[in-house]
This record gives sequence, C-alpha cells and structure tokens, in this order.
Amino acid sequence: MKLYYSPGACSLASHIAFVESGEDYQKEKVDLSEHKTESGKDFYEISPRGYVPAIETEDGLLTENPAVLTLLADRFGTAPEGRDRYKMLEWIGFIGTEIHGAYGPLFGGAEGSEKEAAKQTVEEKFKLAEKLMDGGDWLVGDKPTPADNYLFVTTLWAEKFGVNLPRTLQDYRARHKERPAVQQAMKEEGLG
Ligand SMILES: N[C@@H](CCC(=O)N[C@@H](CS)C(=O)NCC(=O)O)C(=O)O
Repeated sequence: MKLYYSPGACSLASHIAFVESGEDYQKEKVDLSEHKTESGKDFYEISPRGYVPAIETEDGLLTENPAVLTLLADRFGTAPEGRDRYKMLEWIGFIGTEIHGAYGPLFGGAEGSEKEAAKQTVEEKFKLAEKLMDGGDWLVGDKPTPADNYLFVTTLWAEKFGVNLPRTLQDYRARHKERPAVQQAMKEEGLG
C-alpha cells in the first residue's frame, strides 16, 4: 500500500498505523497549498478530493479518514471485535465531524473574535471527549486503535493553535508520545 500524507495533518493517524504494523508500505508527501506530490504530480489527478489521507491499495485509491482508518485497523489486526468495533467507528465519526470539523476556521486562517470563538468550540468538544472517555486510557478497550491515533493528532493541533486541553487529554497526548510508532511517524514527518 501507499500513503499520501502531509506533515502534521490528519494523515499522521494513518502514518502511525502503518509504522506500528511493521508491514512494508510506501509513502509520498503532498504539499497541500499547491496540491502537488513530492514527485511533482498534481494531487487532484491522483485524488479528485485533494485531501490526505489517501491510500493506494491493490483495489485502487481509498480516501476519507473513517474508511482509511478502518481498513488499516482491519488489515493490521488492530480493529476491536463485536460491539467495540462500532464504538471505534463511533469515535472516528465524532473525532472527524465534531473535533476535526471544529478546527476548520482555525485552519482557514480565522483571526480575532472568529478565532477565539473557534478555539472555544474546539475546547468544548475536547471537554465532551474527556467525559465520553470516562477515565479510560484509550478510546476503546485497553490498547490504542487508529481512532486513538486520530484523536491524538487533533490534540497536537491544540498545541499549534493554543487551544486549552483538559488535563486528562494532556496526559493522553503525553501517553501517545511515548509510543515508539508515534515517535517514528512524527520524526519521519519532521515534527518535534
Ligand atoms: N473528509 C476528509 C477530510 C480530510 C482533511 O480535512 N484533510 C486535510 C488535512 S487534515 C486536507 O487534506 N486538506 C487539504 C485541503 O483542504 O485542500 C477525511 O475525513 O478524510
């Protein structure tokens, strides 16, 4: 498989899953401001949506975090079974639409009161995430799934935009940073 990614973007969640799997894979960086790949291709020609993550599989291109993260969890044996599988999907939906979505104005360059309002919305979503986690170390079960990788990436964005994180999510972020796969994927993306 091949991962199209951009440093520090939501594709880092998939990148961590690839590293953690220990499987062979390829990756190519995408400059999202130009929608050009590292090898000079127009990314829209590869993926009309123009978003990362995008993965090339034997069956063609797959995009959208819920699909990509679930496929990787299935392939790499990190998908929980039974009801927990749906709990993982529930989290991926919540993270994508509620948390990632709430960052939209911040990624869009909002300033002043618009920026402050967006930060407040993101903070409220994190408070809700904290409540839903109910004191657990990971989102589902006793080990991280790709849903955790995704939530982790959004906690990194909190650092970037000066969003206040609840204490338990600061600890959650720190727990991820101890994972060797997280350290390696971040290093490969040039993140500190
Ligand atoms: N609906 C997509 C959104 C993914 C997304 O927002 N990707 C961002 C990076 S985190 C991106 O590629 N943005 C490029 C752009 O806006 O053109 C998904 O869930 O995968």
